[in-house]
Amino acid sequence: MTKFKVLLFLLLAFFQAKAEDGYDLWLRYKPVDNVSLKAEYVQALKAYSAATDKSPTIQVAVDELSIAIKGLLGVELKSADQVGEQTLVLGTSASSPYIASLKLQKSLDPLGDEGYMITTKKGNVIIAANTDIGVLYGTFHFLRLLQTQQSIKKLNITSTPNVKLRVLNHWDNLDRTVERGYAGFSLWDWHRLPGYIDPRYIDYARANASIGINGTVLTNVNANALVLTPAYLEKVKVLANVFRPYGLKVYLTARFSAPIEIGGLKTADPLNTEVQQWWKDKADEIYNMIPDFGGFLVKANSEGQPGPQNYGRTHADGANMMAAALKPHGGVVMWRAFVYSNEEPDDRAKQAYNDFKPLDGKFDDNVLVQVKNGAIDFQPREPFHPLFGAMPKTPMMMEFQITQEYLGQGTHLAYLSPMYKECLDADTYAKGKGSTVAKVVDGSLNNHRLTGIAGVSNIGTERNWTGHLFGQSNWYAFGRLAWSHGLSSEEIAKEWIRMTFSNQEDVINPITNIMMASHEAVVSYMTPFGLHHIMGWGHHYGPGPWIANKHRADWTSVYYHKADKNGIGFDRTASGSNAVAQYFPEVASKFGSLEECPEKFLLWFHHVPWTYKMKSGKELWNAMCYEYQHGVEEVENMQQKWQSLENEIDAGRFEQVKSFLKIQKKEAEWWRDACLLYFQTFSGKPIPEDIPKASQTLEYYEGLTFPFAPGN
Ligand code: GCV
Repeated sequence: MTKFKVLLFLLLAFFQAKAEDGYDLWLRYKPVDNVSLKAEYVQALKAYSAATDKSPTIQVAVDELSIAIKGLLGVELKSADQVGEQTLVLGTSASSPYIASLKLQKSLDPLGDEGYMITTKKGNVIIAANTDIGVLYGTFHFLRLLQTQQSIKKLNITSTPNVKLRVLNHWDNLDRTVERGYAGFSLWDWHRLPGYIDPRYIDYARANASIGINGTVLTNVNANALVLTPAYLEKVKVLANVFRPYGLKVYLTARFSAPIEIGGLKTADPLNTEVQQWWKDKADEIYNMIPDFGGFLVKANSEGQPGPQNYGRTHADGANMMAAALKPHGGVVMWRAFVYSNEEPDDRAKQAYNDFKPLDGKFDDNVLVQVKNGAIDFQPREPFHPLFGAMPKTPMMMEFQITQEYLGQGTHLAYLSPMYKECLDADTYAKGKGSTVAKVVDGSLNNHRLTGIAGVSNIGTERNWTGHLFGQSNWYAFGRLAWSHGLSSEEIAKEWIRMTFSNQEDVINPITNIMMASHEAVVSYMTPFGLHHIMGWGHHYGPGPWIANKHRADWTSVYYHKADKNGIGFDRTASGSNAVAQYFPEVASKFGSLEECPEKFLLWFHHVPWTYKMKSGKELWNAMCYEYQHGVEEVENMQQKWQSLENEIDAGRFEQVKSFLKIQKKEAEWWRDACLLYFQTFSGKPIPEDIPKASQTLEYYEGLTFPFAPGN
């Protein structure tokens, strides 16, 4: 190569990498490469018409359309003098005389406050809703059609969200560290707020609006009361102002002991009138500054957080006290059911149900009980939480994990939509067959209007937001499923790939395959057959099945796998902790039977002999060895598929994912080798010859320490 060519090559590589660093997420708006579709779009989008006195939300919609149309089609979107043919009309019957003239109101009424319609009328594309935020959501849907290159000739779309509150939970601390965050520091630059508005806040809000997320809890559930002081509320107010046009409400975590810590009271007892008054005054103060404040998310009496039980009161007493303070302003309390105590001898998996089930019907009507998908803690795979379906009188809000605490953290590719769907589609049998978790959460099973779904965010200051580029797909999938839980994981993956990478089939197919296999792969090389909580101590990074003898038994691995000479697994049947009895009988009998229990949950519910014959015909020990190996092979497959994309994807993103897959492969092998060597000390059986030999001894793996593992 001549010097000139080298320079040119470097320059090209630089610009290419710069252009595609992942910052733009799925809102890249790259030129449409399909010639006939492009012509169709250009033809249909001659001009747009929106209300002249645009609200901030409509202005956002128009701005987004302009950026998108410029990027996708290379043309400026002009404002129409009057609505003729090929005009994009957006608005409500109230804001747009043209929409009013179409007499759509009958069809719009059922769409509620956030739904929208996209329809073709007299050669014009109409994006109509009852509210401006509905119009914005419709606008993003319309843009998704263009981004994923679908025809817009004859549109007839209506859409409404399944769930009312679709909320990100940031576990962000005021010092900007993020608990279980693997993408840098917190986005919220508290020190520079309220004076400095980082433009990134706006892009954050855009991204959330584009997938229908309508709430954000800014702070960690392990809460700091300081966020409720006037100086911090000034900062929160600025964020709320920035997010408002995007339909994104702000919520805060409320530390239960705040009346003592920042209020100068001697107690935080929820039945104490001074305490009640303190929360009322605090709510008034907040709403005075932020009139559309969403409410509080509370972690109480769990993992050292204070709560009502400190005063001999119940979770309902605590939640209702805060609910009463928020109610006059329309706010809600999202009260977490993630509670357990090491002083309680019963199986950790049973404790939340034991505490909460008796409280059904005792919560005020602006309280939601927020329940993690499974009863332990965001494990790579968990059976659905038995509380779903068990509290029919209480709105049950789902809490999913988007960050990957137990799922390979910042470097493993794990597309989590299949994990979310597995839980949502699970049948609780609460009211007979078909009583899915999704129906509990969306309120349809028990007629709740207040409904919600939360995702623990994976977002941070890293340029591409999520650290691992594919972490973006989990943020995306969470939002899409929160809006519409009937979508399939594959559909969502394909949408995301088209918008994030390319509309070419030879890009879409391999990446879809990678994504769809990825969650199972992680389960196979970390926690096959229902094993759980066998990660490293504290930081939960890497394998740690040997963790024992710590100050809390329920944070050790041996508590969960219970491996011994006879076998492995936690007996949660009637002969053990009887956690199965917390499920409805149809589910309990299935999970409780060794023969009927799905093998993916086998060791979650049963202590199984090493010689137990699995469905494959293999003995459990051998099946486990091959499952760990299978996980590693799946990562190798992912690597090969990714490699085939070398010339299809920009160098920057290609290389980063490639490097992370290499780390993932190494760590999958580490998991396999460390776990098999450790469990072999109990099974006493050989690891099959055709499984690669561990490169190190068990002592070596046990001796590894990671004092600075991120997110801890
Ligand atoms: C925010 C797990 C995590 C904690 C987290 C907790 C929770 O225990 O390890 O970091 O704390 O869940 O969800 O409250």
